[in-house]
Amino acid sequence: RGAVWVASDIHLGEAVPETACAFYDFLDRARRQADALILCGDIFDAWIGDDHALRDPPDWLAAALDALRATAADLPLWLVRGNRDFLMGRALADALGARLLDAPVVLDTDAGAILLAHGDEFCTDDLAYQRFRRIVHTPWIQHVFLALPLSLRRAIAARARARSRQARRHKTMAIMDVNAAAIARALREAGCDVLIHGHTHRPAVHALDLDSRAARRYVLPDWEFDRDPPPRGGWIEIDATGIRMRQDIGQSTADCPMPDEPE
Ligand code: OKV
Ligand code: MN
Repeated sequence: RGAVWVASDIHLGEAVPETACAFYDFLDRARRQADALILCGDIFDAWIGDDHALRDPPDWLAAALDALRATAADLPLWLVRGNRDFLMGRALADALGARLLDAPVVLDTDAGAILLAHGDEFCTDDLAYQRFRRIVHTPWIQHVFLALPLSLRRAIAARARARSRQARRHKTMAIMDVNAAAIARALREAGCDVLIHGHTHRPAVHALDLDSRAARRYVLPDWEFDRDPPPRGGWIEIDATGIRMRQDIGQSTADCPMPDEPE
C-alpha cells in the first residue's frame, strides 16, 4: 500500500549503458518517492540461470545487481518474470533482497484491485512464440537446461535469439500484439477491471468493454536510450489518487558512463 511504481522491459544487457544509467536514475527516484517497486518482466534481455549471474557476473551485470540490491534495501522490490528473463529464480531474489511475484497476479492497491502480468501470455495469435513459451516454461525442461554447463547454455541462448530475430521478420504488428479475447478472459477470471502489462512496447491506456462493464488496459513502455532519440522509458504510478503513466525520465543522466570511443 502507498505509492506503487511499476516498470518493465528495460532489457538490461551489456549493449546499452545509457539505458541502464537512466534506469538506475529511476531506481534512485523510486527509493525516495515510492513505497514499493514492481519490475514487471524483461528487466534483463536474457537470463540463462541465477548461478551465472551470481557466481561471476560481468561488470554491467554486477552494476545492475548492485543497483537492484540497494533499491531493495530501501523499499519492497518485487520481480515478475518476463518472456526473456523467465528463468530468474529464488537465488537471484534472495541475493537482491527482493521477492518474486508469480504473474498474472491481482494487486490490492490504494487504487483498487489491479491485474498485473508481463503480457507475453496474451499474445496468443503468435502461435510460434506460444509454442516456444510452452516448451521453455516446462519445469523439467528448465531443470535440464539449468543443469547444462554455462558454455552450452550460452550457445543455446545465442541460437534461440538468432532464430527469434529471423522469425520476427515474418510477423506482422498485429500478430505480435495482445489478443483481445485473451485479455478479456484474464480480466474475467481475475474479477478485475484494470490490467497493467508490458511486453508489447506500445505504451497506452486502452478503454475496454468487458461484458458491458468499463475496463482499462495500461501498457508499460520499454526502455531505450542509445538509439533513435527521443529516449523511451517510463513507469506507472499507483496510489489513492489513481493510476498514472509517467514518462519524465532521464533528466539527470550527466554522470552516466559513456560508451568507449573507438581508438
Ligand atoms: C529468452 C527468447 C532467448 C523470446 C532454453 C530451456 C531449451 C530455457 C532456455 C534459452 C534462451 C533463456 C533460457 C532467451 C527469450 C529468446 C529467443 C526468443 C521470443 C531451453 C529453458 F532450449 F533447452 F529448451 N533458454 N534464453 N525469446 O537467451 O534468455 O522470448 S534467452
Ligand atoms: Mn517482453
